[in-house]
Amino acid sequence: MAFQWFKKKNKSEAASGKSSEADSTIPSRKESPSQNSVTQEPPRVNDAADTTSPEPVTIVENAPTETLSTPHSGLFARLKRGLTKTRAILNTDIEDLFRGKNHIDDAMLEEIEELLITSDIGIQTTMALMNTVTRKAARIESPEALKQVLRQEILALFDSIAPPSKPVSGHKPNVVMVVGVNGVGKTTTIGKLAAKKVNEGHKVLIAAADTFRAAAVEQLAIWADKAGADIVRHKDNADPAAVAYDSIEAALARKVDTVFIDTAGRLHTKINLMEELKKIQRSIGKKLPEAPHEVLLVLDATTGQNAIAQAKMFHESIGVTGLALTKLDGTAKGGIVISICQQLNLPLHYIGVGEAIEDLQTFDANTFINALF
Ligand SMILES: Nc1nc2c(ncn2[C@@H]2O[C@H](COP(=O)(O)OP(=O)(O)OP(=O)(O)O)[C@@H](O)[C@H]2O)c(=O)[nH]1
Ligand SMILES: [Mg+2]
Repeated sequence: MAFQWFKKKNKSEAASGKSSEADSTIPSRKESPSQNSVTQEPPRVNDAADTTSPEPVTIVENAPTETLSTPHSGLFARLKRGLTKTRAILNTDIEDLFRGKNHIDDAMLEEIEELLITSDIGIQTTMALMNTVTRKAARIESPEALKQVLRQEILALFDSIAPPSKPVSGHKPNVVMVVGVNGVGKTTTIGKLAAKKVNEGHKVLIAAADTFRAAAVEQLAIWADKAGADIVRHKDNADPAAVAYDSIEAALARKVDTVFIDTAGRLHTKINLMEELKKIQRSIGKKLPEAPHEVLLVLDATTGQNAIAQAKMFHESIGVTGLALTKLDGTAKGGIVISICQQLNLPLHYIGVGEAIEDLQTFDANTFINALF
């Protein structure tokens, strides 16, 4: 049946002259300037927490649906709101399908399949789900019953595929290097994570190892200030590996719990830029063997299936330990979460459902599926 869908899709794309969202290209980054030409400046270590009072941040973990008193309170409501575009497609269309009917016919099966593929759940997963729906079709008599089947089957899928998140390491400092292509939300994710950790009582330090873009350090400094974290920065165009090294030195001296290393966005296809990441990794390891303990790859949900290609290449190059998927609020293709978990054998740690500091959530398949249907 997926074949039917492809035939329809190709026809409509040919008519509109458009290609799918999944094929969209990633903005490119200019080559990194030569590191040898940069004069080093001694590290400036700002203690943002000492100078500015951070905004209060309230993080509530995985609030269950039942405990929500108002529709906009709590993390679950934020998650639902973030997934509005995907929810609208899945829920509204499923309800429309049943209008005036009380059982699933062949035309409906095709529509359901199209719906799942449109939300970027992925061909393989869609086929597996459709097998179940077809098998149970005679007993599915309402939109609610269909949603229930999909919910259960997707959850079973998560149980069988998603690798468990590693237990929190006992390293001090725990060093997390954050990587990804341009504009996916690395810096924002670091800001949100730093706020979350500070709120949990951690001493956090952020390394401004994106020295490529002039405004990058300032953007990070604002986030560090908001979160109540320290920041280590050099001047623009400094060697990112040197910034990372100094940040570990500062973290050890200050007895910091968690270090986040912000890196410049880079195309996963540019070998020299991937080599630069390895150099950052090595320089961290020189100061603190075994660090970085985590390599968090940030992916942008709006890039669809391209995110999967990015993940594969970053993982091959530098060994990714976990994923953060941002901008789920900006796409109707929230099914990409399921695709990513199915196709990559990497744990999805966080999802971003908005730009606010509270909009980065620890990923939990159950909560996610309940927010979706
Ligand atoms: N709607 C929405 N926007 C987000 C989310 N995460 C990040 N953004 C926005 O995405 C844009 C890019 O975010 P950055 O954090 O600067 O991305 P980056 O990966 O650090 O970018 P470079 O350093 O240039 O590679 C900003 O406008 C963020 O506010 C999210 O979960 N939802
Ligand atoms: Mg950035």
